[in-house]
Amino acid sequence: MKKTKRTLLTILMMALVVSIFAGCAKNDAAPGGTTTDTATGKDLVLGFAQIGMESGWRGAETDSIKETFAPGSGFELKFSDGQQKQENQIKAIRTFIAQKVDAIGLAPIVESGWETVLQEAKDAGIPVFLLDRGITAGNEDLYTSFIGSDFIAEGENVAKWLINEVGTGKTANIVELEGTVGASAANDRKKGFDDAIKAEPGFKITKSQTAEFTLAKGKEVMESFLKADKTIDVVYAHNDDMALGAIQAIEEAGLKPGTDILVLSIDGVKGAFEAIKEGKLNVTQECNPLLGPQLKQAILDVKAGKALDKWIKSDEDIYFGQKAIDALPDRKY
Ligand code: GZL
Repeated sequence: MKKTKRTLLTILMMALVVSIFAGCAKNDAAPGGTTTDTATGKDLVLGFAQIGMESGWRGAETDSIKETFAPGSGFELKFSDGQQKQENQIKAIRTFIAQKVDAIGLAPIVESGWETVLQEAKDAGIPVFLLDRGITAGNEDLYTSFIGSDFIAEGENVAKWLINEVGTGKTANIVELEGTVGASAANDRKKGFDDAIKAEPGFKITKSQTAEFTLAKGKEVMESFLKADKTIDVVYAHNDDMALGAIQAIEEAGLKPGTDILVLSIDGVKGAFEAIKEGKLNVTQECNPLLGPQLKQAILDVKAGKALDKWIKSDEDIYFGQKAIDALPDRKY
């Protein structure tokens, strides 16, 4: 009897040892097994159709996209530089569709002309996210969300600063450097500013011309304005790069920017804060280019089945005087 019990105990002990090792073996398999991998285990693919490299702001936005969607981020980034041409952006979107990317990001250089290609993306079941500029109203069904600023408010804020600075009831001869023709950022910054100064009959926009958001064109157009009109009090530029070009033109004309002619702009790039510190720029309305993280979150939310707002709006501030000087060391772009 005793011998039988010993044999049974031995068999039970051996079974226990085997089951422990088998369990370990299973656990050893776990790290490479099905229990920890994501559903597909592969990166999401984002195709991003960028406008180009026309301004310091655009460069900061591109850096934000490339940093956010860098290898190891859980995304593979296919990045296209449109070189300031809408047709290049449209070609890039068609390539992304053919590559069956998981999401498309687009910074539309102008508002119009996107219906056909965005319908193709929709038909292919690829969500489109607009970044930093919008498209013609009425096409909201062709994109998931617009992630960007309120350009009308930006223009209004600059106009309100000017009215406060010059004084209500006074006069001001204003020239305007517009952004890219047809761009929502240019259209709406013009609308916001122009509408806000209507409250002041003495504030007149005597000249307004595109300088395509670039420093070089901003200088060139401002030179032509100065040659034609010796009574300019204010220049309103739709972005800092054009304002910095205008500052160069004003100085080369023997005048003091920021004093003889007030210089107002939008974006909030570091060069603008430095120009305020030098007394050559009077105000810059911030426009956030660091939109990569918001785009990544929006894509992940859509993939998780969450509903998104049609407009994911950036919160921004206006900087001038000592406030700008104090903020300069902490600026990120
Ligand atoms: C604004 C963006 C504009 C910037 C310019 O969201 O579209 O384009 O203000 C840039 O600097 O060129």
